[in-house]
Amino acid sequence: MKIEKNTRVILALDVTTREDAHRVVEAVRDHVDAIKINWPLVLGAGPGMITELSKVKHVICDFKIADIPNTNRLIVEQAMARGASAVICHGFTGEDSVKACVDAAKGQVFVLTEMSHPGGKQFTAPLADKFATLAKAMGARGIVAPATRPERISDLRRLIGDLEIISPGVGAQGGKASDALRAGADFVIVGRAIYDAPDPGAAARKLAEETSSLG
Ligand code: OMP
Repeated sequence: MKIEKNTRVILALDVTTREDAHRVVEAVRDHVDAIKINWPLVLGAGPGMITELSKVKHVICDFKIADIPNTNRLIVEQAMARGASAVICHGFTGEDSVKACVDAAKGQVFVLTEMSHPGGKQFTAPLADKFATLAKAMGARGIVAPATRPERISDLRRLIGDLEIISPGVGAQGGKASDALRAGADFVIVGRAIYDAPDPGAAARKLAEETSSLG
């Protein structure tokens, strides 16, 4: 499912209660193009959140899927049946495991490359080009690449052509949305800088003004 590029911001909704989730989503829904949810919300408020939020926006299930092909398939099928538009998986598990995700999600998969945090340089960075190439070869929709290292977004863009790039690490991790988008990301992923702000709606609006002005 295509996510329309309006603001080019994906909300990382790493809150742990249903109330907080709906409070933040109500405040920011006009300023974000999709919602990414991860284990904190699903473990805190239940997998029904996937279905509830999918009625408001496209939901990307960031379960960082990293298992054998059969288990990957089962996880992806559950996420998609509950209303996810896409999932995020790791690439280090190899071709067959990534392929299982791509098949189960009918292509709607983002593969992690180089992770955005400092430790991401240790093991993921040396293999990131291979993960990106694998994503393309397996028919994934796109990759996750770090806003904390925009030069790496540009490198990875050259490897994947027109696959989508979604990019976390903006705000709390030190990256800048405009740098990531100029380097070739399609969307930035932003969590704490929005949901921890005193006024999440105002924070999301300000960010969206910066990102949507880049075209
Ligand atoms: P903030 O740092 O609060 O903006 O959140 C970033 C979000 O992106 C979190 O949900 C992370 O789990 C996620 N993320 C990264 O921060 N770094 C990565 O390399 C990959 C992801 C991800 O896959 O979304």
